[in-house]
Amino acid sequence: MKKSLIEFERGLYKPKLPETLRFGVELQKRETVEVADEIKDIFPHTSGLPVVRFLRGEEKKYEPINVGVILSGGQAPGGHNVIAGLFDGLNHFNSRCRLYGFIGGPSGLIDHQYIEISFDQVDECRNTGGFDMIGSGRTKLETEEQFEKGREICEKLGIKALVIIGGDDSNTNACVLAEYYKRKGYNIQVVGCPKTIDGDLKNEYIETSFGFDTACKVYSELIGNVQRDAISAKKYWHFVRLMGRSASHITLECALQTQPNVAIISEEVSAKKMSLNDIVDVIVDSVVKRAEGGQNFGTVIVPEGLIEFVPEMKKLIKELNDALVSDSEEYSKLRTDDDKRYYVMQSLSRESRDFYVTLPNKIAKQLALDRDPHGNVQVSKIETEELLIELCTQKLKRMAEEGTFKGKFSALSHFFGYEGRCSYPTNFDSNYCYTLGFTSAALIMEGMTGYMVSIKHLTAPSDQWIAGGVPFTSMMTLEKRKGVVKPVIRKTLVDLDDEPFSFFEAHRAEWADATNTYLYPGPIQYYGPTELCDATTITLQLEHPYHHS
Ligand code: FBP
Repeated sequence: MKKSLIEFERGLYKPKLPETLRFGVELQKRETVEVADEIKDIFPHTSGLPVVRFLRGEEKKYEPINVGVILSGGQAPGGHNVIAGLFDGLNHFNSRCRLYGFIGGPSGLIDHQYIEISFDQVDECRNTGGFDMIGSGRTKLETEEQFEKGREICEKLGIKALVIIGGDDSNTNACVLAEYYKRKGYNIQVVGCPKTIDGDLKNEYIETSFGFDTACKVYSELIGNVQRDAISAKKYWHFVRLMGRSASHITLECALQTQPNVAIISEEVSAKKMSLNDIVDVIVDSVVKRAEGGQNFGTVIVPEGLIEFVPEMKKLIKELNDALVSDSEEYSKLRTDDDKRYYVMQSLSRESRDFYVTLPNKIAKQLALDRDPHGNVQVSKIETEELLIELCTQKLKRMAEEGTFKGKFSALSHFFGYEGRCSYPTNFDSNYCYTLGFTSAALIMEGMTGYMVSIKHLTAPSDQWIAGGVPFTSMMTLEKRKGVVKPVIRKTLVDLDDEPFSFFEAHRAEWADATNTYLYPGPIQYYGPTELCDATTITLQLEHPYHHS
């Protein structure tokens, strides 16, 4: 098949493994993390396991093993390299191992859709973006019936271990599956790998999820380009919404990389209980200041999940969801958009109704009419950037009439999301993903189950990374989900006391004024000086500074 030049060149790139994984390995058991009694009760067979790491060891002989791999959830750059690392790792430990890929995500395990992954297939996909080698899906592995379907196919194919590559929810389900198979004595190990561009699967043991690095660099390039256009044309304000379902890590990282005039961080909006008006004020302040300095242009970046963190919007969405879920039959019989909007308005509290009527038409319509299959408002489809443009325009118009704004305001909107999810992984993500896959193989060979792969010291050169595993249960907490208390691996939102936000907070005032302080990160570099090509995200550098010895 014809390949682009970059695909051909990237196929030749050899991801760098930590020194400790290159020859024989020795598994070192470390501390055991204290977990709550409730977690121990739910997971008696996979609680109390130690954190482990690999040291360089003697070359050992391992039995061959058949392994299954599943990609779960949204695409993230580097998924193919996890599979390549797993494939090469299994081969490194015993060349008679076999790797099966379940097609289309977790549903492939339940519906018995699979392929045996060959060397040629792996070779075709090395260092490429996308999940197209085996596909992904959002089916949740939750029920015993599904687990039993999984067992059937594992028994049929002689699979003794499953590697689940996913975010917090998929790894939570991997934990439940590991516990179930151990309890039943099925002899099927389960290992997880941290994936999501959103960057919200991180904790003491998981420094970052894969894909975050590449996606942020793609978005930052685009924001930088838009900024360069803005400063050249000097006539538009660009409002950019960035992907990231609920946490604002992507927006924060892109702000650090590009220094836009305004970046809104949902976690701050929630902590300070900022209203939609407060957010509009922050943006309008910058527009006015810049106009006074003769700069009638600028950039505003906002996270996809923002509106769910705005208190009055959160309340409105909840009321809309409750009303439509309970009366969905009646609602589905309504024919015209006006009938539907009228119906929706009647079910709102006075406070929410008063707020709803102030919303621009297009947004009010999206809230009332666009539903997912469960009848819920499709929050991620709401064009927050358009909403903010409309509200800023209204406010600036009023100010112009009062004589307090003398500049010009013309705005354009953008959404950057899918553009970054399947990009060629950066060198960092290529190395990180390959190491995640290779470490999964090592954990499997050592008989471990109920573990997520943990790679530490990620800001150090990759040969110094520390590879190991952390028990799923040691990352579990109890949370209320849809009214039911459940054990889950916690989603980590932006911490307002941590370095990345503090750095942003200390600098944002100077970015907002009339002096132009934009940064233009440019495209991802794969070939050239290591400080340019192998650099990690600024978030990671601020959270885990590397000290040269
Ligand atoms: P994961 O958490 O599964 O990695 O997916 C993250 C994400 O890319 C979000 O940033 C985004 O909101 C969502 O997926 C979009 O998903 P879809 O393409 O399935 O609508």
